[in-house]
Amino acid sequence: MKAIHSPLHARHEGGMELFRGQLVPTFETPERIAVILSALEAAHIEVTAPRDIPESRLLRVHDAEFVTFLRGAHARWQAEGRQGNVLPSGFPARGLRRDRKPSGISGALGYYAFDASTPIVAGTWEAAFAAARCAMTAAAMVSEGEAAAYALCRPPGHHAGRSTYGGYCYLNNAALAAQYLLDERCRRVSVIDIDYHHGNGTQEIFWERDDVQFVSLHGTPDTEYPWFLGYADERGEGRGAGHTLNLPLPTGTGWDGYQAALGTALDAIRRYAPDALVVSLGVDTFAGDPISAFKLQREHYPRIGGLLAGLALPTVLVQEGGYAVAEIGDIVVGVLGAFAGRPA
Ligand code: SP5
Ligand code: ZN
Repeated sequence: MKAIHSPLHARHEGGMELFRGQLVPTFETPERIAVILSALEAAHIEVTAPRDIPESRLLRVHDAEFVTFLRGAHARWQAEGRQGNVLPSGFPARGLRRDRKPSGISGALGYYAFDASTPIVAGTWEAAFAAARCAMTAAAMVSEGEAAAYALCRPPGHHAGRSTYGGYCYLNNAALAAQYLLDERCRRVSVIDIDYHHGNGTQEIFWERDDVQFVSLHGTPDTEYPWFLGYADERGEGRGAGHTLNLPLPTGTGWDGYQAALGTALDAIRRYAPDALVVSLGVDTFAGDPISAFKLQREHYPRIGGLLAGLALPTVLVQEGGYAVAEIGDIVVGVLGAFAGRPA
């Protein structure tokens, strides 16, 4: 299996997020990727650059005005002479209008963002577009016949919706990969999201679609981010009815509970019988993760890789979250190595 990576991820750096009432440096750092890269090299997994896929491909998943906003948000902020962090400070909640897109930068940030933990810095657009290209390149390689490919995406993507950003995510890399597979070769694609947090953006994007199944295991939104989506009663609507499956799990879930839910997820994917699989590979399910509350240990990640490989589907793996920087490389390579049939 090849890995696809762009050094442009490092342009997205230095942002602050609102976390438990304080402005702190983001947990989502460039070091995460450096550590994963060294582990890939140590495991002799070949790393290649993304292709120059045109920006127009983003519009298969995202709203054009949203893409224009993301590309220009930092420059607009600066043009208005503002200092400090490009973060929203007000949102269109119940009782407020969502049909107006404010032309001022503060209103526009609140319109498109859904949290204050996702800063836009000077290089955010370049990094996010490069990550999207990594994911679509992996999809291209799989649609050309590779059994699997791993997109080392940063920033991550699964919280980004058609026209919303949040949760450290700007463009939805996994959704772009799934749509790319459909556009090139496949009739049906399953997305399995194993990040600790519910993939609200991916769910929203495919909510009314019957050509993409969305299956997610995550910490219960009753207490865990993103709080307002990811419950078990969300099953899709219209043509998408029955094609979304959420398996929220209690905080403190360890391997036994996790393995049972993963089995349920894999059974649902087998029943859907897709032509290809996209894995939203967050590893913030690790017991040592600083912002999450599952109890998976290192040795469980090769088991996850082996179970995913058991589906025997052409597969694009897309990096999402995972914030235990010291361990993240070994954990990711644990999944990838077992997926590719190598002993852990
Ligand atoms: C891609 C990804 O993993 N995004 C996660 C964004 C989470 N941001 C907010 C985290 C709030 C964590 N609250 C701590 C609860 C501890 N149980
Ligand atoms: Zn996460």
